[in-house]
Amino acid sequence: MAEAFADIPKIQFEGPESKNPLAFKHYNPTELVEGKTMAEHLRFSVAYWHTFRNGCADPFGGPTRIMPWDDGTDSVENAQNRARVAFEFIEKLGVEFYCFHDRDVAPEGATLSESHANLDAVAKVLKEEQERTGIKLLWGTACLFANPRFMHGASTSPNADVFAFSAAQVAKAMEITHELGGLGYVFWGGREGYKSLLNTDLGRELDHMAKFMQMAVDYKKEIGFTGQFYIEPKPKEPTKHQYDFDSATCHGFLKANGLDKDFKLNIEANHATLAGHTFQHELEFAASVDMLGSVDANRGDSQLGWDTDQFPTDVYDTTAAMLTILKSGGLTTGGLNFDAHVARESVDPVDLFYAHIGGMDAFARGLKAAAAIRADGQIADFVTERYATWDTGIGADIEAGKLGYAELSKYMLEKGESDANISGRVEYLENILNEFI
Ligand code: XLS
Ligand code: CA
Ligand code: CA
Repeated sequence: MAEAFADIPKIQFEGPESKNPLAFKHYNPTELVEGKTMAEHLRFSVAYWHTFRNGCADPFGGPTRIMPWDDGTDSVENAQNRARVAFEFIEKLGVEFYCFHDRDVAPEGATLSESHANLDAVAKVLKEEQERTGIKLLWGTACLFANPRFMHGASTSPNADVFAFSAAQVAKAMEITHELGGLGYVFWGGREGYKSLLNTDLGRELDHMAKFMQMAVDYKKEIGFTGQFYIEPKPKEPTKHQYDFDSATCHGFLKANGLDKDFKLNIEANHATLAGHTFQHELEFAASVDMLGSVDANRGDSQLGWDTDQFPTDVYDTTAAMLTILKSGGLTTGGLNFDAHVARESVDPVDLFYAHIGGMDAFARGLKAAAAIRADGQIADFVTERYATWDTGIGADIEAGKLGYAELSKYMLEKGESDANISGRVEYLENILNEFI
């Protein structure tokens, strides 16, 4: 097969002085940071759907991207060829992982069994390409939102047959993920939510969603798949309200249904901001309940306010994210998956390289800055000191569960007033952070 990106060499690290737009300025895969290589820390992944299936249509106009390798048909041959092109791209970029939805990689057939057969045929090529290149599958997932059958949801559809169809589709997607040695499997509840409460039995839908997840856990054991399950929070779009609103909601849902040990979270930056949080807040919450699993690395646009899925370029944001990731012990099964597409104006194949190089460099800078902030220690020391009243005396006794309201009332009635508060030094800390960016 002729190369699709024949004019583009393998992307190399050339350092911050380089003016070559097709080189990394900061991402040096073998450079050690806190004892691990940058590649081991960052575990970059290419999202198949945005990179190879998204023509960048918007509600006002059709696709613009030039993809000379794609014949525009829904044939299995085209899908297989596209898969080979995807691996050429990922290999030239020097990324170790990729992620897919079943219906991105293979066309949907007229029946479920035809769809399964199409997926098998493309998975064969994916496997060959994985073996040829050493590129690995970070996670797979099922598209339970594009086909009109999912218009009312998948596992939360009022139509029980749609629940059954969704289960059959996830079972197959999970088998293929397993077959390809996938490190994880993601549940993103595309239309698991509602448009109107007037037609919705919310409690019943949540119960159905829990049943669906429990069945997935059971099936995972049945087929011997040992990859990590993730739920990916998102508050809305395309639904008005999505049940997996944010990290805290997902954690509560999993806990309430006895599923919290079976799942971690896949945190997307743009979904965090859609939920009214920062990216770091969502990571920090997930880490606090030991559920920080993987990351969909992208960004939104504060002036637009929807899921724009842009490539991450904000070093302040990547630094904050890497601070939380490093503090929580780093990514193990997960990675930084670029769930991002080029702008509708960026039509050329080479734009895919510029976009990913920028995202990788932004995270490499974030990683280096975060490691320097940690080595400096001023911010962490400040936080330790801020909570010092909990390390001894009354604070330590409360944390140890030794006291109740009666003892605390006695303590405070005798003491009369709490000790003075110390300043939170917000600007002082912000200034320290900026010194490293
Ligand atoms: C959409 C989601 C989706 C998931 C995978 O908003 O980001 O692409 O990552 O289904
Ligand atoms: Ca995502
Ligand atoms: Ca998104």
